[in-house]
Amino acid sequence: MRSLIPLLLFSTALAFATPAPSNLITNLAGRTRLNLDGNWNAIVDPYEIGLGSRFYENRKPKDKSDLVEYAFDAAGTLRVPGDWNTQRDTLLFYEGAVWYQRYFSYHKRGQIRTFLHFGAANYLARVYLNGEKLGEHEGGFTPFIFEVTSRVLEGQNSLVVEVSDVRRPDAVPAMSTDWWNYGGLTRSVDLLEAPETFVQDYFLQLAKGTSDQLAGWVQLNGVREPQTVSVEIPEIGLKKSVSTDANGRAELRFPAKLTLWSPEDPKLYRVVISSGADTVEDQLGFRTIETRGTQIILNGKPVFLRGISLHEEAPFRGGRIVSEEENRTLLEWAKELGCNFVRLAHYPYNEEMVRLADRIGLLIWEEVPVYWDIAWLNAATLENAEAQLRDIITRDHDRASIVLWSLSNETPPGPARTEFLRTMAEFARNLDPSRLLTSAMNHTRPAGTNTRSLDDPLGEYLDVLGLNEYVGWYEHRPEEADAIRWTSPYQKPLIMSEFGAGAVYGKHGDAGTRFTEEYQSNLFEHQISMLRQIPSLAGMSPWLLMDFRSPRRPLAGIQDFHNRKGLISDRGERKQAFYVLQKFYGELAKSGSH
Ligand code: GCB
Repeated sequence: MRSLIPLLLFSTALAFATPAPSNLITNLAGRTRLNLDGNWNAIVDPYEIGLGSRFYENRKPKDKSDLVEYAFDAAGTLRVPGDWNTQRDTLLFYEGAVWYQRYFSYHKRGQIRTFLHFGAANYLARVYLNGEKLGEHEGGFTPFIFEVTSRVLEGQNSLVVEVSDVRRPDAVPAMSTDWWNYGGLTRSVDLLEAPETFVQDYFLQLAKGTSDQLAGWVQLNGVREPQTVSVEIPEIGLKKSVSTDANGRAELRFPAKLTLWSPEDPKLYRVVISSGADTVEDQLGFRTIETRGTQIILNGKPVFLRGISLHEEAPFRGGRIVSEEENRTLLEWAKELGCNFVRLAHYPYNEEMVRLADRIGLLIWEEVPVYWDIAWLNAATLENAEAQLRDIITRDHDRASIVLWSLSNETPPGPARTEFLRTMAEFARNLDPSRLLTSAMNHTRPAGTNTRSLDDPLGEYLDVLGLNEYVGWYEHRPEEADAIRWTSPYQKPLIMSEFGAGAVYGKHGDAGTRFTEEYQSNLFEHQISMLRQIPSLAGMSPWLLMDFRSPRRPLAGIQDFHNRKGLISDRGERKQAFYVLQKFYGELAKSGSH
């Protein structure tokens, strides 16, 4: 009886944790916008005096005797979008607050609503327009928005944002990650304009279980009475009109003959959604995704996910990605490797990268940063994790490339953690019943000689099981992999979501010498022969495409604060193991199976 009490306590607390519905406006590229990227004034505030000193007022001394101990105009600038760590040498290891400020000029017009949109700010952002607080946002990788119609001024405006990347035990992620805690306004800032009633969001795809019926919904904002919404796909001569309900929502379902989207043929259609004074255009692909036993089924056929894990780190220069070219470099390397799938570990990436995957044909695993240990018993932490999941699903739910939502990575099993993730799984399914849910797990138990079984109750709530294992690196020797067999208590597809070894590009030695290219390529050979033996294996995403910065990797001369498990160095050099995996993926693609 006693042991039930804490269980009851946390489940009651967690039950109140569901966040409000998303207020995001989707498809930024399809809107009228004024881009606010560029050089912003920036005051570094390590002791967090800015709030008490009212930096948000951006005050100037009234006369020569007036004391004002800050000045945005004289503080130096930081580029937006961008992390601060890679913009100033003194900020490489900085974790704290930075106050950003810029002016913009605006011309107000009647019947136009104005919104301020942030692509992402890591981790906590407090936003002020003309000295007034608009609100706060927590979570380093998801977009957020404020309506400023009544607050934006004709002519000059001053926008101030305090961004803090201080790590906290109740945050998501919490205190420890194996990646750089890049702080700042890491993605674009825009002013969006929309008519009084506008298309806020839409979700259009093949109805579950069919390949010739489109289904979904359109959500209007600012509706007072039923409105007509029309959806057009000009290429197939389709035009349908429906009426919204009292909440501005229109449900859709109609037959459509479409070429299905796949990595081999990433067909996108121009789709035009309009209602009253608003028209939004998008490029959408249509495909089905489901599981059958231990297989993943894409457009009715089993698919093996030839994948690679990534971090959203810029090749050649480090730092968070800020350009289309950097997105393209990473995804084209994945293509060169022979991938049809990428795991975007361990947090939501920039929207353009996901859209690029739609265009070039890569399936995506998208993840929220519920990473290692977090405050499982804290209702606010769950609400935060769900809000991040809600916003990334809202941002990306029209992308054909995304087939898997990942709830977490390597979380330690236990009742509070499993209840937390079960709640998240239910939440995700309600928001998007069409995609598959997964998590990268790493708890196993021996199940006979040389056999290991996945041992995590979370598996019950997922559609696809992700398993991270480091045989040959953190345990055993690479050769020992050959004899290891894997099983799972669930009749579900399994993705080996991580395995790998550190290697410094250009460091050579025998296959037994750590951090050599030979060690890494030998490990990949043995992992591959082990993976070939897993009957339920539906895919893999080894760790990882490119070396990346991590404060947990201090080994001088080898790591220098980089995780070296990339198949490509951070300077773009392919290591031997790249070719081992490329060869294997080439064979798989040719045989059409594994
Ligand atoms: C893991 C983590 C990943 C790390 C990797 C490593 O299991 O999921 O974030 O970077 O191992 O290199 O240790």
